[in-house]
Amino acid sequence: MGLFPFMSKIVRKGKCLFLLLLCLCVVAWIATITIDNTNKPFQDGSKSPDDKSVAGFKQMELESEMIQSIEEQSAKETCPKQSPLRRGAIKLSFDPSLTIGQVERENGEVVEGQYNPSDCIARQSVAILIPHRNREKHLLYLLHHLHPFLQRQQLHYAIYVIHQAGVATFNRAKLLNVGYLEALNDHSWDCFVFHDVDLVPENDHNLYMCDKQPKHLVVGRNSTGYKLRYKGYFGGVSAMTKEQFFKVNGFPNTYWGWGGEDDDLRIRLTLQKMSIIRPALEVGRYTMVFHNRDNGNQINKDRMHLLRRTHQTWKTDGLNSCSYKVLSVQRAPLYINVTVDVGRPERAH
Ligand code: UD2
Ligand code: MN
Repeated sequence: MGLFPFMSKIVRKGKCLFLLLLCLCVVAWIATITIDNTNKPFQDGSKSPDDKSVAGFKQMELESEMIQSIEEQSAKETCPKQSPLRRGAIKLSFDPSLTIGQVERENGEVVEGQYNPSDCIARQSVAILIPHRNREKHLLYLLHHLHPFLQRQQLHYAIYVIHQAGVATFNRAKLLNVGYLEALNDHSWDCFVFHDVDLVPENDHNLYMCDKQPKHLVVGRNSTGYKLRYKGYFGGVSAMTKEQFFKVNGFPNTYWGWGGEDDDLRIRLTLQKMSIIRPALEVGRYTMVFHNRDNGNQINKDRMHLLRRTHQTWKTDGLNSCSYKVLSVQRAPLYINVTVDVGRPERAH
């Protein structure tokens, strides 16, 4: 026997040994994996395999609920352009014995002044801003009519009452600027409706939605024989998008007492090449609850002088210069009450 056959025998045996070792390794590896897996459910100590399957089932239930709610959301359609809930002309009532509790009971779906339709996605989110001081009864009548009115229009909305604290001269325009700024802290509203407390809409075809141009909603009211007072009239109730109002720098802050602030806003719109749109005469009808001129809201004798200067002042007198102090924000069931100190006029009128 030479050296070569001896060597080849050793190599063959080595090969067999190597293969045997390899097989053993593979078997050992498979065994580790199997043991590893069977051990896993017991690794977290306290929980038995049964606990684990209950938790797993609950998790699955939760996930399927989530999927269902996502599906429901995406299945919800945008509300129709013309809400089928509208009724047209409405018979208004002003019952002296009406109470806030009664109005709250009638509007169970309103939460902290806010409402969102449950069966469709509202076309616009609208903040209604009401400047207010010492007109509690008017506010009650307005809430009584406005909540169902807005719900019939299938809007996502909230009602903000901006209440001027103290006895200083009333400043409607500045209160509305405050309302705009404060409401935007809650939600990015698409549309703002600036609303006198004493004007109640008579026809729910009068849409509280914004348009491509600023909208004046009071075409006529009982006290003026339901006629438009003048072409550029923009007082009472008007609607502007968040962007439109921002573009004109809001209302002026410098009109104290009665009059002129609505005309100033109209001039601001014209300077920005915007125009005013209105609903049809038979739709834009309002009842104004009778009132005398309030104490602390005397006629603003400066208004003509101020109006002549609007084209110079609008850039620096408005949202960007509105300084005020919020004293409280109360979220009542039917409205958000923002009580604010707006200061006082720089000089007496
Ligand atoms: C007209 C305008 C109004 C405004 C005002 C002049 C219409 C229909 N309305 O209303 O938009 O331009 O002239 O400033 O043309 N307020 C209080 N407490 C007060 C005083 C005023 O809450 O002590 C609020 C309340 O929301 C009221 C609004 O300010 O509705 C306007 O005051 P007004 O009703 O005394 O003035 P009026 O009816 O002449
Ligand atoms: Mn009034």
